[in-house]
Amino acid sequence: MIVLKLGGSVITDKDRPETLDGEALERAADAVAAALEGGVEDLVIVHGGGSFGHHNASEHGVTTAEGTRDAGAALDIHGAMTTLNRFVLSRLLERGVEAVPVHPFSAGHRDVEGDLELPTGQVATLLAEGFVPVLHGDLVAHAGAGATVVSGDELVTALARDLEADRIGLCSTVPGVLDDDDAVIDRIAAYEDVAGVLGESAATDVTGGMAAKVQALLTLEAEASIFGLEDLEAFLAGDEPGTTIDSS
Ligand code: IP8
Repeated sequence: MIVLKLGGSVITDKDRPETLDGEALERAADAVAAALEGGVEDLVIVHGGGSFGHHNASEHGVTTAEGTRDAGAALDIHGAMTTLNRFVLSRLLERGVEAVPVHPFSAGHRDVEGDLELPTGQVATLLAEGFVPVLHGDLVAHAGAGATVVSGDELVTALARDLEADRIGLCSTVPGVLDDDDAVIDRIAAYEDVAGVLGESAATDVTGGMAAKVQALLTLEAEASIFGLEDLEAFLAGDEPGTTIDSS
């Protein structure tokens, strides 16, 4: 089973609110359709927000920790993300991919500690029935805080752990984790290997920067790859493009 994250900045135009990067999204959808035709069976897709969702969240002062109890604000943020989700689904459907939405706002929550609880029975059943579930960064109910943002990266970690993913792919705007000379680091087995490049601690990096991504991926059993859009097809074909993160 593969969990694939399509970065929000890959599939949208980050500089213009609520604008797709149509070409990039079509290229990603082509790669997914080709992989499924080529024999990939169990695929879960998660996409981020890019120019959808983030500006709505910041307008309303909502983050992964600061919540809202204003239903209008919640609908505004969730609505932007479901709009993007519709675009992603339709590009996949046009190519014969049996893609269906799973909205985290209707499924998950955070406890008072802020830890994410995400049931995955619906995702597992959809996979078993031949669908490609497509989740997205969203809002979730947060005990004691109203509703807060859940990032696509958090969803990837939760899904990969619960569904025992074999492979994880993060399709990003960069070709991998870069060193000080902007060269792609081939393999990361421990955070100490890259602390000099990414910083000693990702504690303040709650918005999904590279340090937080690498630290989260190192906690997982499955091997993860971080790569650019040009390598999506190769990743889905079983290659290890970009940076491979494997703590085993
Ligand atoms: O782009 C963001 O998801 P991300 C979701 O994966 C919202 O961080 C609602 C801003």
